[in-house]
Amino acid sequence: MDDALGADLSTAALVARFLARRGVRRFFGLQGGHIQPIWDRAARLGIEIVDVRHEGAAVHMAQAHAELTGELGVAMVTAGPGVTNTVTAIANASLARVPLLLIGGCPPRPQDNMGPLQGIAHVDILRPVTRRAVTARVADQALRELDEAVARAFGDGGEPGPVYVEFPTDVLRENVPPRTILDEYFTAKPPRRIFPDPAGVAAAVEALWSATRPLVITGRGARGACAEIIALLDALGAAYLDTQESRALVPADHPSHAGAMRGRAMAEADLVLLIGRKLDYQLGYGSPAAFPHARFVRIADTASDLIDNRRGAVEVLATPAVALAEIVAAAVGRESAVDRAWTAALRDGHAARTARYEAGLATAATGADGAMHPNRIFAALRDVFDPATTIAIADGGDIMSFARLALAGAAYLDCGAFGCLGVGVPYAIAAKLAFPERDVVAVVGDGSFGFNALELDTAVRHGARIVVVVANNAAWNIERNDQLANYDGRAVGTTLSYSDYAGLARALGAHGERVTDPADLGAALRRARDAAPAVVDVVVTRDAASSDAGKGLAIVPDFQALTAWDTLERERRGL
Ligand SMILES: Cc1ncc(C[n+]2csc(CCOP(=O)(O)OP(=O)(O)O)c2C)c(N)n1
Ligand SMILES: [Mg+2]
Repeated sequence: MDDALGADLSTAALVARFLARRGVRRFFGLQGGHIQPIWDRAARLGIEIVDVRHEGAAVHMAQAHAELTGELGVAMVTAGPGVTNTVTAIANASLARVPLLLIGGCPPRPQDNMGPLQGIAHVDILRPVTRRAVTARVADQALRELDEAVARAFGDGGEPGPVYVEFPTDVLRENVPPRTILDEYFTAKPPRRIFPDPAGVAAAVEALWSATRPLVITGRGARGACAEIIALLDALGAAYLDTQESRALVPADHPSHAGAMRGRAMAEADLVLLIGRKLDYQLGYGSPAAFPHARFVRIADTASDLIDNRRGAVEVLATPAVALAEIVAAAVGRESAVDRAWTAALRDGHAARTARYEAGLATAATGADGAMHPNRIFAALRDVFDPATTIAIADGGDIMSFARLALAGAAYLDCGAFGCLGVGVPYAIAAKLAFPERDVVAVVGDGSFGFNALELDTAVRHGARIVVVVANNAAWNIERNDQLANYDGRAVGTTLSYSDYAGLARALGAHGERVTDPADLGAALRRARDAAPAVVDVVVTRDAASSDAGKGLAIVPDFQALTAWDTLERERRGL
């Protein structure tokens, strides 16, 4: 073949070529002998390998790469503990439905079931958290396996999500007969577009345009439909809520935004249009407890975002951008029945609350322990980093709850529906490598920082100039506060030390400084941006009540994730 690998027709060479020709410019991984044949050839083809300090971090990085670029995320790990170290991160990607290919090593076939080095049933372990998990045992089937796995990662055959393909090392060394190599497997598939059933479009128009209190809620499946969502919001005059999965999809200044009035919007809506969003715990499972008056219209390109928990009065299986464009076109000339006073009240309430909240960030009160309020961090970040371009990442308990309300950015990632602590530093590294011209800021709790802090070393080695702000309250604070409030003041196993995370950063070759006075934050953040990769270790109070703590997330109620909905759920059940 006409590339740096010349006449090499080993399976390993074909796997490396598959990646290169599918447009994979970079993958994340940790080396080991079992995968070395691919690793070496991928490097010779010019694919950048971001070598990490823990395989879980590699998968987190691949996830962030996929989320931010829309490309396939790729990670490569060696057999045994290399693969099992990825399980949590793969589970996170599975819940997040992110297209991700994990390539694993596997002992040679002649040693099958003999107790080989690093031998364990990887495929069985990964199957429940992947869309496909296979051992490619036949050299001339390797390309076919990869092609199918990647198609499934992008959602052919169900939900998008992570896939796992492993190659026994002897298979990697085996040569593939040239005549079995079909060129078609090297070509990426264009994204599929699923066109809606016209009857569904007509029914959706009827339901939406006859509603008086229509509310649009988006999720992951709505990404890529930004223009069409805005066109629908404008034509219908509906209220709009994003979710953690779809933050920053519709610009913050769009008049439909009602995020700060979320509870009222959900409680009063008579029709909810869900676009690419499951009715999971963040939406009260769609229960009448959370949506007492609403019917649902559901649009999604995968059935699993269409059929969970509640029936839609209309369910449209289609690419959301296509379906929404058809709905708006079909409704031209029709007057929406929307109650303008309702949407105006939501809009005004949202604007007033948001303005009040944002104005209060810079003056948020110091805690009884004398340390600054976490919101001081977000006020200072707004002064230093341009929200129109910055990629913002949050990771932690209380601090993530504060971040969700106040961390401004053009793109935003956090612990997601899996509540997966530890993603902050790896997500930031992948984001910065994918978008080197943009600022990348991760705001991370001190507890959460510990999971992947050593990836700062990866950031230094790979020139990923990230800024990590550690919110240091010497505690797993959201849990600690729950213990204090609900377990008679007994804090057990939730207190940390005011460890010197800036010193840790310096030891790894990054910039690091500690800030205790809010007046020093701006200058410290500027120095960090200039000297990145950097850690700004900010001592914050344990006393600030986050909204997630206030809503009871740490208590884990029986019926609903939030106590307010749980109380309504109990009423509904007559308990
Ligand atoms: C991997 C993992 N372990 C444990 C938890 C439970 N948990 C949720 S928030 C939290 C505390 C996080 O502490 P920190 O990152 O310091 O943030 P803080 O609440 O102090 O702001 C814990 C332990 C989890 N969600 N994920
Ligand atoms: Mg903490």
